[in-house]
Amino acid sequence: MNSPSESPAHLSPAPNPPVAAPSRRTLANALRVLAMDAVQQANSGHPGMPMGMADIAEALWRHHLRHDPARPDWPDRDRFVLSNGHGSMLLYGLLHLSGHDLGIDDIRSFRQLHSRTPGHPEYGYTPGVETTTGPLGQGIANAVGMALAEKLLAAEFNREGHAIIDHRTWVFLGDGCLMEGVSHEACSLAGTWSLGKLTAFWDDNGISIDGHTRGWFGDDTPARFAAYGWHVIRDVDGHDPKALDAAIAEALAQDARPTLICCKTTIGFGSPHKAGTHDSHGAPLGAQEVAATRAALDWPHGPFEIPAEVRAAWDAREAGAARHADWAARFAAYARAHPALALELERRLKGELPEGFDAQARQALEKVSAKEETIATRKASQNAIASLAAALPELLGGSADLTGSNLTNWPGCVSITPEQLRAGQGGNYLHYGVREFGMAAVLNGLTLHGGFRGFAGTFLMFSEYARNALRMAALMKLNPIYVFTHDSIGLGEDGPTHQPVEQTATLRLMPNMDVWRPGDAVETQVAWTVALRSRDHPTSLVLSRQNLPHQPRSAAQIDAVARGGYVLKEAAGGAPRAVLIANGSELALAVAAQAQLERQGIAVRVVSLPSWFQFRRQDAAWQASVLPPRVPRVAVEAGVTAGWREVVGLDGAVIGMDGFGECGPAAALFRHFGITSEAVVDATRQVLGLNPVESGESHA
Ligand SMILES: Cc1ncc(C[n+]2csc(CCOP(=O)(O)OP(=O)(O)O)c2C)c(N)n1
Repeated sequence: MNSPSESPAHLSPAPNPPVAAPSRRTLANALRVLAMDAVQQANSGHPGMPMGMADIAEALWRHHLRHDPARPDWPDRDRFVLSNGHGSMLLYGLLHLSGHDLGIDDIRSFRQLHSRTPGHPEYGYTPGVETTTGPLGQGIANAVGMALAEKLLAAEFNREGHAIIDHRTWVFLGDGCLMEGVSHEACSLAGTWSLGKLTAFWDDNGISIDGHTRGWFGDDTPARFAAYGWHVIRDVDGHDPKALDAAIAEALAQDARPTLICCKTTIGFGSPHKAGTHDSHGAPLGAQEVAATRAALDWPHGPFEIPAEVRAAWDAREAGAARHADWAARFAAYARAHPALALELERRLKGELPEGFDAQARQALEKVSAKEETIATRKASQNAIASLAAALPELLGGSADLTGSNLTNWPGCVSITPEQLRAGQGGNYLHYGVREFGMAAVLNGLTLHGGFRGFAGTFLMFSEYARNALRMAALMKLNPIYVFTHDSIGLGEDGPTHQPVEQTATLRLMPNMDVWRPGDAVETQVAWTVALRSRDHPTSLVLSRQNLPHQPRSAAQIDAVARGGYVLKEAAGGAPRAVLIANGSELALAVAAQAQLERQGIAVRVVSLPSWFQFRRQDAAWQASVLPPRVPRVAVEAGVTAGWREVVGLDGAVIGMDGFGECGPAAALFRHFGITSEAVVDATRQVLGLNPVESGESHA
């Protein structure tokens, strides 16, 4: 019998010849051309990386990545992070072709205002984008957090025969990510934590913006990652699908070590004149070169035209839906076997507070208020954590090697150790080591993954090291909580290297960051409660090392703390001639100044303003009731005066310090820098146009 190919034409009129399935190279070329054309149309962007990593993307996304394009929020999906976020068009091409809700018109509007395809991948803008990337090195650190979250959640919720949390985290990264120090911090942790389901593909193309990297990036990257405890696969041809499949299979077989796949690639692959050069990194190829690349890639279709057979081969919707349905069936079986656990997991993945939280928070606040303790606010913060932790099993604390100073641990918290992680056990307290930036970026990944309510501590001074990850949290509308202790010269003898001066002010400048500087234990307890309720912004808790006295409050005042600003002590007689505004350690100082002024016959009000962010959210009536217009204002804070002018106006006064601190005992430093109740009294008299207190005349 003749085989079909041998059938004589005249015997059976040939049906339409079956269309040959597109080659894997052709499928990768679809990504290349989409990237090249979108960048050309936008007249800006980065075509080189997508063209260089397209074959790797084809291997991963078409053959290994477990996702459901119709449900990018499916909890057990694999996470994919494009750490070299400048290559955003690669991710948009992948999302588009695999069937996510991202149409060709979205691709056409690459980089345009309000498009779903912004210049860098932005979390919340594009379905399927797991994190905002672009600031190099942070994507891989986020991915470490995601992989850790998976491991911890699996340890806590999976049961015999019910592996309902079982997914992988995949990362693309470039030389830039590896040059950034934060990749060291995070990847070192990934090795220590045995994150076997984390796999990173290094786009080893030898090119960054300034040209060939040999002049500034001579590290032995494979040896570096091996030293972290990673499984390293060297010298993989990043343009050979079979070699990539083999490397991915090897990575999948690892369960105790993360894997780095070192892929040799050519940036701008396919471009006859720009491939392999930094010219293709971050600029459109140009119309002529685009045409030449089309010819070189044998891609006869017009811009944004994808032939049906290429679309069909990329379409992941059916396979994704089947995978998702299989998981849903397994989750239903889990829910039947372990109904309470399943409900709890669902709650945690939604990020909702448990039912009893409000009652617990209220009771805890009443207790703190009744205790009237004089303690450091860092200690009050620890008490607050302890009072709420039992109601919040999702709480995941940690510190950058300052647990005993930040007081971020609590009775009953369980340190997460490498041994426990290797044994498939979890915990709820992370020792990040001395890695502030890595900690904050990992915490972003933990938060993005879902299932945990993370917080982390360091000295306020070293928020500087972490700063860009704080900004990314604020930008992404994530809600991690930072415990920043040792908040001013009040930390004393460690001296100016450790004494924050401008940090509170600069944190307040960050959009969408709530900064609390509570004045005593009651305000600290409220700050924690408000922070834990946040769904869409991070919170910095700025806390004292030194003891701060308890301030008495009525029930209404206690309720008002959450508003961020309220009247703590009304002027005698109720008609203030001036308003003293303070927070943190200077609240007591303002209260003392009020008493001194009263003895001088000057009635003033004390306003506590622990959170500008919350106060600004109050309606105008509340704000005016606290800070009445046309009543002169005097503010005091042990930090730079910048920012306070907005609060006190041009006629007010600000007491602070605009230089660095000094080494010495705290009390001596407050005197030395003139942050005293006497200074507040003098400033108040001045704004009221009164003579200064005569020398010899007592302030008291
Ligand atoms: C933290 C940070 N610094 C600088 C940049 C600007 N930048 C974007 S891409 C890039 C070069 C990255 O080189 P590589 O990762 O090798 O990317 P490739 O040239 O291979 O696309 C730089 C410096 C950035 N995005 N983030």
